[in-house]
Amino acid sequence: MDQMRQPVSTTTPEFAGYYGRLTRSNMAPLWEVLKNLVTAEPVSPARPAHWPYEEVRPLLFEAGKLISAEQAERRVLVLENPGLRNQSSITHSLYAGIQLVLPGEVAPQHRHSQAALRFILEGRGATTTVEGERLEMCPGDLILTPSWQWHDHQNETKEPIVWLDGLDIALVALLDAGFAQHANQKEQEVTRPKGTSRALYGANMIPVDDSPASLNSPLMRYPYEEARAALERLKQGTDWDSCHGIRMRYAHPRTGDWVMPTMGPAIQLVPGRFTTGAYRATDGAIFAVAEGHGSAKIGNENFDLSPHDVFVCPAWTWRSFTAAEDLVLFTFSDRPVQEKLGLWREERSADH
Ligand code: GTQ
Repeated sequence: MDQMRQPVSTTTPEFAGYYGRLTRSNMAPLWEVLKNLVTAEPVSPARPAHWPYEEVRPLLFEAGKLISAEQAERRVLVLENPGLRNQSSITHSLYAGIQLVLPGEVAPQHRHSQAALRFILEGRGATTTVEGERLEMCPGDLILTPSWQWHDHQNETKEPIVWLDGLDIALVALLDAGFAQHANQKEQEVTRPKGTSRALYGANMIPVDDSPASLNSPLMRYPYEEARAALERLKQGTDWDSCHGIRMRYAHPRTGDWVMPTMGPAIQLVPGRFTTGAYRATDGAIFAVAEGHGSAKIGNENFDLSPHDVFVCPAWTWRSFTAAEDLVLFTFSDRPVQEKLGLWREERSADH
């Protein structure tokens, strides 16, 4: 079709005058922008990027000396994608940050339309209170704070706790649908005994007269030891996926769907000495190294991976992993949204 079109010079005074009149009437010519609006394949402004934990950690603990969790409300270093400066985004749709709560500190309660998930990097036994239930945080655990649920964090242990935060901030901003609220009390009242949500939904049972399923999983904590044991068993007993190794997504116990409507967390194990085939998908994905060493090839970049490193694979960018030893990667993306909208696609390299 392209070759049949006659090119038109739009740099003439006639066009310039016309474009000026369009601008004054709040209009613009589509033909000047169409090819950038509707591209043959995804073109993401996000870039592959890597945050080695040995670089992040000292800077985070410096913040620990400069400002308290309460003063900051949340003492977090935002992981800014170098292609999306000053937008507090790690992918075009999602936010990620590294949060520190020191012994004795409380990050005060608030709630917001933006959903949050947390993947614990170091520290054991500090808590997040979500809608009246205290959830213990241990390394490798996934903790959910769904949209509009009250949450505060407290560290009553003797060691600092550090975790990766994921929020759907840019996505909610795109929709102009964000609300936030603070409370008078720093910490919310605990109204449900520890382990209640787990007893109700985490034992392969649900209450017989349960209320209709919400889009958000009623399980707010997915312990690492369970996820890790499943990966280990599957490593021994099943075929490995050529592009992922063993990859599992966290599931909503009522619906089997993703645990939240806007962000989909998953965990994968790349067995030691295995190199995965090249893979890409339309969801830009954030990864955190839970365990092990290896390397990631993301687009044209190579990243050496150590525990607690975070890296990002932008939308429709090829990725592959090599594990020096069993490599466990936590990951999340906006895939649930893309699936619901019928937009999600993946591709596996023909070489594999
Ligand atoms: O812990 O509630 O990284 O509200 C950014 C915004 C964490 C939180 C972030 C937040 C939080």
